[in-house]
Amino acid sequence: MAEEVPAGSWSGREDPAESGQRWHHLVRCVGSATAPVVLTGLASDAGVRRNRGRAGARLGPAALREALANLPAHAVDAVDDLGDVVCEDDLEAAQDLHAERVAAAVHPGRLVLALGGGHEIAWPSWRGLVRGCPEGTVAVINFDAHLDLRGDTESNSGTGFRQILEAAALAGRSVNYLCIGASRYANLSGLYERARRLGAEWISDEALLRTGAMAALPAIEALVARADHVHLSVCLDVFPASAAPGVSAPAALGVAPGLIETLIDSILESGKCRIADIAELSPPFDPDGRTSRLAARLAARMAEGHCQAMRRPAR
Ligand SMILES: [Mn+2]
Repeated sequence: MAEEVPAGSWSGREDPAESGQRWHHLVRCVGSATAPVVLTGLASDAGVRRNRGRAGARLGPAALREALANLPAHAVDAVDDLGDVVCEDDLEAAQDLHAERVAAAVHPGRLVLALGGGHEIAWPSWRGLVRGCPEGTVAVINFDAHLDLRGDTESNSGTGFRQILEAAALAGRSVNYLCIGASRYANLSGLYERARRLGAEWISDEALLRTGAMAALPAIEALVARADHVHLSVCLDVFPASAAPGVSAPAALGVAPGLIETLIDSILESGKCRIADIAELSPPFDPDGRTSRLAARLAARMAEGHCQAMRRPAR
């Protein structure tokens, strides 16, 4: 079973009128998108369970919205919330529904924030993107401790980018995949071999620790420059377990949030980011809510970066 559940109303703290707006003031719960920023969730951990991870990410979209509701809104005027696809047990049906909703919402000038849920969200997010934007080159940039190029026959939370690259090759669609934050202690050697075979690029957590943002900025800039559309995907296990304990597979080393944010800013600045997944938020392992708060900050930051890029005169 998979079903579409409309967004519940947003509420939060009220301040004196001159104080400025919080996110809960901006968000409209609608059936179809018109705003420059759109939220759509995939409440699923079926892919995490298939990948033998610890369940809980199904509750991610609700926790992310709750953390986002009270954040101050900067440079963002309107947000549409389409609600969630809820996956009970039929992951493929839920992924198909998510892809359909993304295809209908995605549009140059608009940023779709796809709220996970396990990282099984990436594969249908990409399908929605290429259906909604049928022309042009796509850069897929994934912030993740994992390459997520697993070869399992059934789709799960670790197969998404292999599915994307294979489908793109079949369809003759030009796609470049860059994984930022990959850990040698979270990927078997066979996955690196597959990455090479598929023409994927990656930048390790260790390189980012040694060299900082410069370890990744040139690769990001090169990829974004030759892309027409960017699919950004953030697996919250790219962060250290101390910053993001609420995930299926916490990272022993991880990459510092400030560094990741700098890199994400550089992507949003291009104005080419059409969809951004925020995946793997698992509230049962996040007792003090810090992972939700980090995920909400990223969502707010992406929305702000997108709206600022849209206001900048074209170069
Ligand atoms: Mn991951």
